[in-house]
Amino acid sequence: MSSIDSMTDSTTKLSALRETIGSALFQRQGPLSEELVRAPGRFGLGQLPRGKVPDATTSMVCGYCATGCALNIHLQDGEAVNLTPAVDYPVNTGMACPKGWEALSVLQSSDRGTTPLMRDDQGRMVPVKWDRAMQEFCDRFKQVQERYGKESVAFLSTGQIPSEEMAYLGSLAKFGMGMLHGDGNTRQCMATAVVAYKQAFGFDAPPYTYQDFEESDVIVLVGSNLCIAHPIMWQRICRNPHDPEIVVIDPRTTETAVAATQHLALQPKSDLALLYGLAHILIAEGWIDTDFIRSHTKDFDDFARHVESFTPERVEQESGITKERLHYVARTIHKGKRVSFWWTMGVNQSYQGVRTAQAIINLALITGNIGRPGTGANSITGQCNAMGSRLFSNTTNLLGGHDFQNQEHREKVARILGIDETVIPTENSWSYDRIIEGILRDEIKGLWVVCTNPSHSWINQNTFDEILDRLDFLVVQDMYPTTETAQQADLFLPAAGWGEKEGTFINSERRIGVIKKVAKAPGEALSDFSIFRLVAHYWGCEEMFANWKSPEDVFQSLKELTRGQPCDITGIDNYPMLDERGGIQWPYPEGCETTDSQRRLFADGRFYHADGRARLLFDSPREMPEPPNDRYPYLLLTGRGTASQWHTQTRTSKSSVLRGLYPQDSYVEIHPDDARREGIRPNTWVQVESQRGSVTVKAFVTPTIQAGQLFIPMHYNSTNQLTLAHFDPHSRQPSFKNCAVRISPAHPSLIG
Ligand SMILES: Nc1nc2c(c(=O)[nH]1)N[C@H]1C(S)=C(S)[C@@H](COP(=O)(O)OP(=O)(O)OC[C@H]3O[C@@H](n4cnc5c(=O)[nH]c(N)nc54)[C@H](O)[C@@H]3O)O[C@H]1N2
Ligand SMILES: Nc1nc2c(c(=O)[nH]1)N[C@H]1C(S)=C(S)[C@@H](COP(=O)(O)OP(=O)(O)OC[C@H]3O[C@@H](n4cnc5c(=O)[nH]c(N)nc54)[C@H](O)[C@@H]3O)O[C@H]1N2
Ligand code: SF4
Ligand SMILES: [Mo]
Repeated sequence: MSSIDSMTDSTTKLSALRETIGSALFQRQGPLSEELVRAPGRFGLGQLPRGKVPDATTSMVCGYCATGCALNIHLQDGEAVNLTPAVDYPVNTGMACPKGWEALSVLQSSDRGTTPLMRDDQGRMVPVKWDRAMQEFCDRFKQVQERYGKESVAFLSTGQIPSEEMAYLGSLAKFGMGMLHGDGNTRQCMATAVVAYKQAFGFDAPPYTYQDFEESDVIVLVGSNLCIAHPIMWQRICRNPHDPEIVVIDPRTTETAVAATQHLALQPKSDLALLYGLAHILIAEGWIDTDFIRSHTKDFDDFARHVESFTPERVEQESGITKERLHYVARTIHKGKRVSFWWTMGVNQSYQGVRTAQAIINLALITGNIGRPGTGANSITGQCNAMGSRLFSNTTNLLGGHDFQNQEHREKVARILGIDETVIPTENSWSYDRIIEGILRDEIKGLWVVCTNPSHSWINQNTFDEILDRLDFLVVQDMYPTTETAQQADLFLPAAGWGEKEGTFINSERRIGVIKKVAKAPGEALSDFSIFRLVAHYWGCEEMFANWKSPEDVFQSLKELTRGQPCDITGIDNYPMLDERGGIQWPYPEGCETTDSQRRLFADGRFYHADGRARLLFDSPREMPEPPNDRYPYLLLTGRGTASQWHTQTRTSKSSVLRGLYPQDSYVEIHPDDARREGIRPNTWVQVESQRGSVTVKAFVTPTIQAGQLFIPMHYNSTNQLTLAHFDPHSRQPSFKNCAVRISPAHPSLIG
């Protein structure tokens, strides 16, 4: 370990760091129209200084969802004063949802972290200088490692920081600090899609481009509430000129289901049976593409045999969807010339998510709906850079979609980074749930949480919070010290957020886009990139990262790491090129000359397995681990509530505009028949209980939820007190959307 620098020295280093990172990429893009200058933003930007007139504009991608809209940021003296959605960007073409419009205002909230905070002897969090914070960070983690072994310190990261920061964190933690275990909140979100694609296609490769929303004549959305969760993708569907059939498969009559042409309100988790039932009919009727199957897939006969038993009668019994409806949907798929299948958390967050996702992939494969415009088996991503974390977080994959267990891969990565190959772990990390179990077993004693709020978002929260107590040292790095997780930390590191730093995100359709520094982080807060550099310095491993002085330096390494991979981006020169081209989708290898802004994969029918063939993978449906029973007779679903709320609300709750667009109190959707039976009146307080906890929420009586089911949004802290910690066996993704609960009018003592 390096000697601890003197205060002056580290302060100088800090300002040098700030300057490097502060060299914003502001580019004036021609004169601003009067109209744009005056545009207040559709939702207004109440918290920004008034009366400022922009003198330049730059553009960058949004920092919330994986749609990856571009926003024009209007600047005065290099500081953002307003924003409008970019008109000429191929993703959003002039549109943004409320979160995008309000993206700047949430940066200015009064509870931003402005200095590091350290817990004192009395348990209070007290402000400290970065130098002190870094000493504590290194001393405590090193003590843990000396006592319990290097692997006893782990990290939990995110899908919401730039790829460059993710790569720095993953490399620092594993190569520099000797950690073996580190996972991301993407486990809660995309792990199922990753495994489904890897097994079926040979690489984690969502094949589509957003133009497909506009080119399909049949759009099948499975467990995906686009209107709320990806409003701009929904707008793309609304622009589809082919009068498409829109089939929504969701137990709830969501906003998206209401707008669909067909809604299959199936029983939760019966998707697998239903999708096999559709395959059964398509095969039995001969509504399949035998040429495609023969040339480009493997194991079709086994799959056909497997789905034989999924007769329409059986499917009706298991899913509640009638034989006639099922047949009608199969016919719709058959008649479609360009059928696209899309899925999100209704599929991924399930104890049989991987096989369900693959059942969707199989439908696309056997009908030849892949590689052509308007087709595809398309997983829609959640967070702004979940796709970046899939390739560059160094958690489940070695940097660049490589494999920790493959020696050639380790050699390649070591050569490109100029590090000793022996520092690269030869084993895979534990998944998130196993890290949590590791804490329970006292095998993990130190934890570094970066840009995620698991005390709110992780499944079965009560256990999680007890588990955090067992740690010797918990560091939380966040924009706000007020998050549920940060409040339990021993050390809090204040991070700059989106808009206060630079780097790249990869959106759902594999498009790499740039974010820029357009605002100063408050107080002493630093970009995650600068924090990682500081840690490397204090830990004594900064030589290992000597070439990574700026995010763009890391980007150059990331490019090199993708060479020869399906996600090869060696043809992208630099950030300005990404800017000029409206983002660039991977792959974009060296020598690639296309300027096409809408590219999809598998046009040649070749998949990434060595034999070029896609795999048709399947399994028998599994029993629901905790079905409704006499004591807990309802099935609880959870998910997104409104387009204006983001996850654990640390950001969106800071905008008065957004707060005005959603209910402040947590609520439960309950069917009118159930409400009547339970003696529950609309908008009164009710108690919802599972075997794990009890929460008090308001009753929202609505027929959009089926009788026997309840829905509570994930945005309120109490939701995960109810959920059952169970996981998909292949992806280890939590099954957030099914557990048994009961409901009753709240006892007056619980209402406060
Ligand atoms: N406004 C807003 N937008 C967001 C987010 C946000 O927090 N707020 N988060 C982003 C992130 S990270 C993600 S991952 C995405 C999530 O985006 P979505 O997956 O679209 O959102 P969810 O509401 O979690 O789940 C979608 C639907 O799955 C349904 N569902 C539940 N169980 C089943 C089932 O067994 N079968 C089927 N077919 N459907 C089922 C639910 O009823 C719900 O309507 O949204 C992203 N966009
Ligand atoms: N019951 C239930 N639970 C769920 C889900 C569900 O459907 N149902 N969905 C799951 C899904 S799909 C997801 S993705 C997770 C999301 O769960 P989380 O990742 O825990 O949710 P966020 O609120 O997005 O947390 C991000 C944190 O990072 C901070 N932050 C933002 N920007 C930065 C930055 O640049 N740097 C740093 N250091 N910090 C920053 C924010 O303040 C916030 O505290 O929730 C999961 N939990
Ligand atoms: S749809 Fe997603 S990327 Fe677009 S503005 Fe809204 S939150 Fe941002
Ligand atoms: Mo997510």
